Amino acid sequence: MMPVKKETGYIHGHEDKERHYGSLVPPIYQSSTFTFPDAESGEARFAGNEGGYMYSRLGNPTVREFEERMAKAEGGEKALAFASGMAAVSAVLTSLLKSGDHVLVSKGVYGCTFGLLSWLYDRFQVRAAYISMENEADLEEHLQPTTKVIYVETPINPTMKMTDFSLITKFAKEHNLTVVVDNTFASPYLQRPLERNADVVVHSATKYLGGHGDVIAGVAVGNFDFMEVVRKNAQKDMGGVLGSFESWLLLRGMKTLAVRMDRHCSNAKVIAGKLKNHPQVESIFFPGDPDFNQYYLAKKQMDQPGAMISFTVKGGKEAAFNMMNRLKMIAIAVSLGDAETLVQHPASMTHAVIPEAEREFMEIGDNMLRLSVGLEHHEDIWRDLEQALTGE
Ligand code: 3LM
Repeated sequence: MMPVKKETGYIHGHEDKERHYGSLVPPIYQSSTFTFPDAESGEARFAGNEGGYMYSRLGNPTVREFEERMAKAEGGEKALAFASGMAAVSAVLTSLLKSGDHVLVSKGVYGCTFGLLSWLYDRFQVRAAYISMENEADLEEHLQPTTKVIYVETPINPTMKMTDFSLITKFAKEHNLTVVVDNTFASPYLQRPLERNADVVVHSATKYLGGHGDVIAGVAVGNFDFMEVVRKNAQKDMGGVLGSFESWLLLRGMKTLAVRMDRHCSNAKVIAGKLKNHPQVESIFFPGDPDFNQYYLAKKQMDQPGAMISFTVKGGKEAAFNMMNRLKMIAIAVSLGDAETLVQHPASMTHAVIPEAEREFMEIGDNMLRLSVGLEHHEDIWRDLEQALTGE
């Protein structure tokens, strides 16, 4: 029976249990290579004339199971798993772009994605224009004859700004561009860009998909033809594949994605409301805040507004650091989507590689902190935040 609801789809998929002695949970195929019954079979598999595994860089049953579960979760034809989110981002971008091409990028992306695009410019003259994408005129103004890709994070790390899928996908269609969406902050439970006509979705699976802070992984989802290009070139030959144990951890993490996300989101709603009213807090950046200027977009294209909150504190960087240093339960750490609530300072941590001028343009101030609201009881999260903000 095919699952109808997404929550069920995250749990089921390992249906061929008889092949695995009836084990409820898929085994971990921790094998680098696979034997062939005879030489002819080996030849046929390498020629693509016979199914079956050959070598784990070229495919592994546990990894495949995670990829299939992710393809279903995002509503795409094919998913590929990678050794990190950045391996997924770089495999997709290098599969779409060649020397001299141009990319329209949302004004603000994860620091290493900015770093990758800077490196692609230095080495291959791939140019990137960071733009707000708030309206068609903005896109039109920056479009070049060499533009091939629109690359967005929505919500953006860490400013939480959002991009309207209907705007960019319509524009992309008119100008023959490929739309790539980094869906890390939302997870497929809250937002499915492919259903809104994006072409490729990438994730740092390290975050909500894994959910327990114990794995580094990435995944990309798209149509079969494009993902085959990524697999045969960027994945097979650059080799940033995911291991079977990490894939197994992700299969485990995904089973609880829906229940975890519901709790992350309900906690974040409470915490955002309290932060907003605290006298030490200057402003909050949270898609679920009715005063957030893109609140309407969160309503339009996300099932819930997520659990990432950025906020600025009065008193600049010093006050931000003092606040972090006073926290007793909440950990100072980059990454997000874990059971533990985490706080970090984007300007000096996740986005430190971005030169100051660009960081200012992206509106990442020195007094901004980013909170990944965890799964603890919201009263404990707030108690810690409040004492750290108040400084008493
Ligand atoms: C972070 N982000 O704390 P990995 N895309 C997005 C991301 O947020 C990230 C990646 C891709 C953080 C990691 S910073 C040193 C720690 C939107 C990662 C890359 O390669 O799996 O880390 O994903 O914001």
